[in-house]
Amino acid sequence: MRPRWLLLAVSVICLLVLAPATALSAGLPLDLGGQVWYDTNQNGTQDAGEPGVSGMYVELFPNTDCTGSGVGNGITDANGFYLFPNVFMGDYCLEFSNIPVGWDITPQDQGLDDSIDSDVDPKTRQITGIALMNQDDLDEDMGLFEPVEEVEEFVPEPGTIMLLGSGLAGLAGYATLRWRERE
Ligand SMILES: [Ca+2]
Ligand SMILES: [Ca+2]
Ligand SMILES: [Ca+2]
Repeated sequence: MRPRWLLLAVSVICLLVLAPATALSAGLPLDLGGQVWYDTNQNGTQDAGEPGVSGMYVELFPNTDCTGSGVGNGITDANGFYLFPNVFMGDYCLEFSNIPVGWDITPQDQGLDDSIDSDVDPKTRQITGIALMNQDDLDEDMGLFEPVEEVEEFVPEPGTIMLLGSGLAGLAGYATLRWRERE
């Protein structure tokens, strides 16, 4: 049987360890932020050498689904970082805008490391359901990329009649020769 003084000592130590966390839960303001980056290889995670994207707008909503009026606006700096300082604990939602026309948002929540993944829903441009509790959250990120349109090269096969512009402008391969032979 353990002596009573040992149980008492353990209890006091536990109280001392938990004290800082209890103070935070009382409502000390926290930081909420992240980074917008250019996802060069479009894999949804920030790899070495993939740069930040500046000038992206971020709006902060005091609820889980970005409804109603926002309570703060941010813009990404030269390295793609944005920050809402001194935010109280609670539920939040972020909505991004000013994304260059033609750019896409990279796939959401790829991999296991939240510090390097993209958290934005590519369809809504929002991060919903952010629960800010007890500690700063600086991992609400967005990856962007500019899709490259693939242009298929057209190689006409022999016998193909090509219609260009307003009418019949050219013939390809040996079809050209056969056409002329018949004339
Ligand atoms: Ca990447
Ligand atoms: Ca994530
Ligand atoms: Ca993230």
